[in-house]
Formats: sequence, structure tokens, C-alpha cells
Amino acid sequence: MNTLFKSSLSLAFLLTIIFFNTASADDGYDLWLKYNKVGNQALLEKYSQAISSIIVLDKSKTCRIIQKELSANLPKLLAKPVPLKRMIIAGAVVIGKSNHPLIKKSRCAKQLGALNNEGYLIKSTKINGKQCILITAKKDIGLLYGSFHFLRLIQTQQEIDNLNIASQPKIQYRILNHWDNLDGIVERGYAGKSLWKWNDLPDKIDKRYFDYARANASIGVNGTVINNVNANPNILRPEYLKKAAKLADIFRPYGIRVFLSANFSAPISAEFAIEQNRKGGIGDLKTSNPTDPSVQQWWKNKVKEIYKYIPDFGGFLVKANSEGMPGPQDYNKTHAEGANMLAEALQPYKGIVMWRAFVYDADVDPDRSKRSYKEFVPLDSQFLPNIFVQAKNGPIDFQPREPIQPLFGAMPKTPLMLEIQLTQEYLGHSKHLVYLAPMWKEYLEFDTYAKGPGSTLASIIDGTLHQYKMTGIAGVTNIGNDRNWCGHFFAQANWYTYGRLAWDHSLTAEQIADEWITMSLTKNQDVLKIVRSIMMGSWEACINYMTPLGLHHIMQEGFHYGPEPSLGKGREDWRSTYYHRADSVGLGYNRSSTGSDAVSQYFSPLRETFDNIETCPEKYLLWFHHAAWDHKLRSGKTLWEELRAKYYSGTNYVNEMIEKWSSVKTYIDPDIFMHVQARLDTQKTDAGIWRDTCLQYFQGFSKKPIITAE
Ligand code: GCV
Repeated sequence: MNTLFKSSLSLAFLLTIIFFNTASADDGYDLWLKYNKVGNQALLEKYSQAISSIIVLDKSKTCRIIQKELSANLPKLLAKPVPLKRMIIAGAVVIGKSNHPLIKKSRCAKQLGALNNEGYLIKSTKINGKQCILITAKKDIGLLYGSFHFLRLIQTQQEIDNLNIASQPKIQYRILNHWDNLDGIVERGYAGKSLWKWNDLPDKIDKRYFDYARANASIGVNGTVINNVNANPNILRPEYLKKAAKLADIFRPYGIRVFLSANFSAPISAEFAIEQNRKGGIGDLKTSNPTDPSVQQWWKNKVKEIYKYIPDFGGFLVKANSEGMPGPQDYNKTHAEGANMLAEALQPYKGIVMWRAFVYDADVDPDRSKRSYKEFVPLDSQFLPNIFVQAKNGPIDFQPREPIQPLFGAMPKTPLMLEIQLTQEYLGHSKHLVYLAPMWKEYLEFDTYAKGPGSTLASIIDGTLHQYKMTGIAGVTNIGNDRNWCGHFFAQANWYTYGRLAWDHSLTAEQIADEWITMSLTKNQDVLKIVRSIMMGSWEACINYMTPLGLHHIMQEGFHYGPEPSLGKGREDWRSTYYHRADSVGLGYNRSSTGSDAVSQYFSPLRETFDNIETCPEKYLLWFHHAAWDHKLRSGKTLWEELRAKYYSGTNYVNEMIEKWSSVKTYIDPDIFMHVQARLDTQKTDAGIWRDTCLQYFQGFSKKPIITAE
């Protein structure tokens, strides 16, 4: 063979490889909606026999979406044509609302009657004498949710022989909070810029808006607050309302309502705003005092205007008197007075207010963790019925681990909405692989004892404990305009988990991981188990290499990524030293009855359990106690030894994640493999920095040796 021929052959081979790899490369854009062919041959044959065609009986926009979703993806999953039909044949997947004559005949009425307006039924049944799979619901949106569930059954390779699935959400408002600014920057966003192209809207429409809606509908998210809680008042100008209305039009058939974050100073004129040293308002008033009739009227007019643009507008999210944002307290009025003014304006249109409890005015209490409770509990019963008080899961701020925010259980008359954070502000941004389901489950299952044992957070936010009239959950998104939406491929699992838990908080973290892995990564059961094991311990590992044993808020000020335990500048309650209180005696914040007495905000017996250093769960030890360096833990180790062991176990886990990930290399899409591998390497380096910085710093106080071999 001559050299030229040889080299052209090898070039061809190389090109084939490049082409093959490019063709098979997965850039993560399709999320969990890949719809790869069913891998299990026996199941594939069963599915093929059971599914012949698709019949969508109704004609709404939502039904057209269902038609498109099923007809595009069933053929991909089953590797055979699955045509849309008008006549029922055996094996038809029939989608129709409960009031359709054909469905009425199918005798599902009783089962359907028990479901709410978003619920659905998936049932193997005979229609016109033909064996079919029926997806039915009271409303179109239930049909869409049911269709996505049906597709998920096949994506995750479940049996579909005798289907009889009834499902409905346990929580009514399942909302994403975007901290997206109008200039395109996402506050605490680590996946590129905002999805919303404000300069192009409303005329130019990005395809991604549809894909965003579709992904959210597939997991049951039904609302989105499209702008940052640190709200720019301009969002309420007609110019922006038209843009928001365009998004609302796109999202509507997917069952997603648009909400806006409102700036409490919006009614104030720009001129007066400057005079009063406030950020610019957009109105023509001198005040935003909620008891002033002109302010009340301004909001009524504004709300009326919004509903002209967005007829199903959801309502306002408000951050008031928090971190420099204006609010009713600027006029000596309460949070309830501020929220009620907005609620009154929204009430005729059935809009709601989500009033945030994330406040920490230093005058309220020297201990930041107590402030929100002290401000809000006295206001219970003063809020109008269309108001949620929206509280973060913990009393400080989305730390790797906190005990529960004590407000939960303490406001039986005010619907509390839980706010959790998908974006990993304090959990390694989009550089660290941290699966958040175990964390959210720990909170949801947290027993507050508000009405005795069994008063879990889940039972509070789903309304069963206090019979709330409205129920809600909010997730601060991790979505940006990065091609793969979330920056880290594994961060997609947190978006997925949020929707699944918001729908049904009884799902386990393992179940959700399995679903997500099967749909997004691999159907190979051995590989799935390895990936699941990586995910399941990743949160605890992150806590261990960042803030073990109840430590908190010792990250770099502002950036919140790496460690900065020595930080002693800036606002007192932003300093690491304020939180960890290391000294020659020991470590931790004394919040027991001999300290700030934050424990008293919890119900008995939690209060007593936390108060006593011997009974306090060790995961919260340094949150509630200033423990001596020689304090003995249940392991028999001293605090210093245990601290060291935890830091090392965190970094060791990252090493294990790297090994496990390498072991599945040949089973994973090469692009995804490399993307994750590179991030794991960064995680390893940065986890090491966390461990070494913190241990060296604390050693300055403990004066004990750091033994590196663990
Ligand atoms: C949107 C923390 C974050 C802020 C965020 C704030 C909030 O303080 O660091 O970026 O502001 O929480 O939840 O309002």
C-alpha cells in the first residue's frame, strides 16, 4: 500500500470517528426528554404490541402539544411508527377529557371525580370494545401531565399491562423563582445568562421558551416568577409587561402561569426616589406607604393594567425590608399591611401575593437565625387569604445544612410557602456535583412537632396540618442560557427533582434519581446503580468538606464559593466569625438556653433536644452549641478529631466519585462523560482547599494536630 493511500485511509478513518462521535454527542440540551429507544428487547416487543396508535379527542392548544409530544416520541421509544388516528383500534393510546362522550362511556367517572383539576388517570380499558390505554382528566392540563407520565413509564421501562394510575399534585402552586435581572445577569446564576431575551421580546421568540415550558410541564411545574426578587421596578412598565405577556402566551398551554417580582417602591416617581435615596420607582407619587389611598389606588391601577396584558397573571412575589429592598417598614407599617395592600389589588382577579419572610434586621435580635420568626409570628392571622408567606427552608440562608426554619408550624393561620434553592449558591455553584434530593427530603420529613409527632414540614406545606386554603412551594432556579440549561449536567437532576417532589413529596430521593438517570443518562442497571450511589452521598459529602457538624456561613463573602473562615470585615452578620465563633475553648454558636436561646423558637420536645448538647443531633451541634475542642462525640472522638474526620470523609468521597465515574466511562456519552469528569476534578481541588483552609484556620484555636491520614 503506498503511503498516500495509507494516509488517506487513516484520514477517512479519523473523519469517520469524528463524525460518529459528533453524531452521537449529547450536549445535554434535551434534558430528561431524550426518548431514546427502549433498551430491553423483551419489553420493547411488549410495548410494540400494546401500543398501536394515538388518538387525541380534544382540540385545544394543550391537546395539540400532547399530540405533538406523543407522535414525535412514541415512535422514537418504540422504534416503529405510532400513527395519529381518528378511529379507535386495539392498542390505541386515547387521550380525552372526562366530559367526552367516549370517556363517559368508559366508566372512569368515579375515579376521576376524586381528582383535582390537575390530576389524571392512566388506565388500561376497553373503549368501543377495543383494548386501549386511556389518559383522561377533568382539564386539558391534566391530560398533558398524564401524557408525560405515560411517556415516563416507557422511558423508565415500566410494565404497562394493567395500568390503573391516578395521580394529582399534593401542592397547588409549584413555582420556579428566577433571580433574573433585566440586564440579562442572573443573580446567583451559574449557567450563563438569563433565558429571557428582553431586547428581542416581544417580537422575536426564542425556541427555548417552548422547550423550557415543555420541560417544566413534564415535571408538573405550574408557575414561574420571571424576574429577580431584588426587583427592578421597570418590569412593571408597559414596555416590559408586553414582553412578559408574550412569555405568558407561550407558557399558558403548558399550564404555566407567569408571576412578577414587584418592587415596593414602584409607585414613587423617579425624581422623588432620588430625593429619598431610594432606587428609582416608575410612578408619580411621593410615597409608597401602604396605608396611603393614592398608593393603594396606584397598585389597583397597575394590577388592572397587568391583567389586560396577562389575563391569567399569577400575582406578585415581594422581597421587602430585606437586604436594602424597600418595604412597608420604611413607613412604620408591618409586613402584613404591605402585603394586604397588594393582595387587595390582586384579589378581584384571583391573583396572589408571595411575601418573603427572608428578613434579618439586626435591631430585631442579635442572633440572625431568630429574626424572621420574631417578625412574622406575631403577624399570623393578619394576612388576607390570598397571601402566602414564603420562607426559606432554614432560618439563615440556604446553607449546606441548617435545621428547619422555625416559622414552619408556628403560623397556623397563614399559608406558608416553602422556598428551596436549586441554584447551588452555597453548594459549589455549578462546579460541584451535589444531588439535592436527599437534602430536600430531610427538610420535608423534618418533624416540627407543631401539633405533636408527625407534624412534618411536608404536612405543613401541603396544607394537611393546618388546613391551609392555599398550598405552595417555590424553587430558586438553576437555569440559564447555557446549552445544557444548568451548567453542570448533574444539576439537571435538581431541576427534575424539584418538579417531582413539588408534585409528590412522598417520592424517595432514590426513586427520583433512578428515573432521572434512566431518562437522561443510561438504562444499564449496573451503571445506574453506580451513578445513583455517586448522587446519593454527594450532598452529605459537600457538607462534610464545607461545613460539617452544624458549621455554617463560612464561605467567601459575596461570592459564596470557597472558604473564608477568617473573614472579619463587612456587616457583622455576613462575617464568618459571627457564625463559627471559634476561640481557644471551642467552636460553634451557642443558641441554647444559655446563649441566644434560638432553641426556644422550636416546639417541644425539639426545643429540649436541641438545647442539650448531649441530645442535640450532631449534624446541628455547632449550630446550637459552642462545644469545647475536647467535647466527646458519640463516636468517642473529640470535637477536634471528629471535625477533622468529617472534612476528610468529604474529600475522600469526592475521590470515590471520580473513581466511580471513571468506571462507567464506556457506558456514558463521551461528551457528557468528559464534561462531568472535568467538573469532578475541579470539585476535588476545591474540596481540598475547603478542608485544608478550614482545618488550618481552626487549628489556630484548637492547637491540636491535623493528622492527614484518615
Ligand atoms: C436575591 C442571599 C443571596 C442573595 C439573594 C438573597 C435573597 O442573601 O446571597 O443573592 O438575593 O439571599 O434570597 O433575597
